[in-house]
Amino acid sequence: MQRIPESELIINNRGAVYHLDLRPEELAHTIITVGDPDRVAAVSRHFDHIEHKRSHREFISHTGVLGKKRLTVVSTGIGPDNIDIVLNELDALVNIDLLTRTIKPQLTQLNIIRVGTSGALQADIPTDSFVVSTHGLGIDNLLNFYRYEENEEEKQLLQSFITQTQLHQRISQPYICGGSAHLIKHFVNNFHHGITVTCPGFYGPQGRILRLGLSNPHLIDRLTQFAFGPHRITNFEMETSGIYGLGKLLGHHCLSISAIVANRVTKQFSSDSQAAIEQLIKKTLDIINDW
Ligand code: R1P
Ligand code: URA
Repeated sequence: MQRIPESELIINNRGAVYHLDLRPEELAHTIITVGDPDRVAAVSRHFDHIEHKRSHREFISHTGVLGKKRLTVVSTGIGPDNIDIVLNELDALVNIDLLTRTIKPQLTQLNIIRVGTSGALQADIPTDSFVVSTHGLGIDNLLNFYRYEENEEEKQLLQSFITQTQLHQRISQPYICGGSAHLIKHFVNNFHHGITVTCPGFYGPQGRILRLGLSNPHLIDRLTQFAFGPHRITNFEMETSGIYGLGKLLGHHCLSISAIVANRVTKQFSSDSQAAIEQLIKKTLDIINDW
């Protein structure tokens, strides 16, 4: 078995993976990821008890028990670059023996559920509603660094996206990955479903104009108008496609759910985004507790 060198997988003197500062026994196999480090406590305050709390840079994690489920909630901070770190380190915690630095012969599948915020790209998806991402469509470049190939349906969706939006000039090659059908089936009532576009930034990459001109000034319209059979693009954010793509390559079940805080078509912003995310947290925990 190939030994993974110290420079490639950094383990600190607590025997924990470097960025997350977590040891294998401190991680549950059902994991909620949140962008905002303050959202970790907003999730774990619903746990019956908390076993472990860790904190390193933007990565705060609480592991505890809710009903019969052991859960970890971990903050990723903002953006796809952090998703590269979080997904690889979560996987290493279960699938690499940190003592021998070798891949375990028996792999463990994690459930990884992002509970985040997002901007809607359809007028009929109002602020404070919830969206389940059927697919993550990445214009963020992360999966282009890995050997990743879409399945047939995803290839057709992607080709149609490239043809219809004509956004590929000066933007990295887009990629697409479906979420886990095994998890999506639990999140049906009162959730919108659709394709989520993951961007490498909040302003220009999401078509926001403050003082700078944009290379794709029609970004929002093109995404809103995209259609492929029953599929349409529902929303924009900054982590989903990386979670779906890396999760699939590593063999985990991944799902991304968002509270809509902005509607980019009607130009509205939530009057109480904290209340919307709190409601989404409660709903998600209820569903996880019951499945
Ligand atoms: C931008 O404000 C952040 O909000 C969204 C985006 O994906 C990005 O991380 O999600 P979170 O609220 O989970 O951070
Ligand atoms: N998060 C995003 O990335 N975009 C939005 O418009 C709202 C939240």
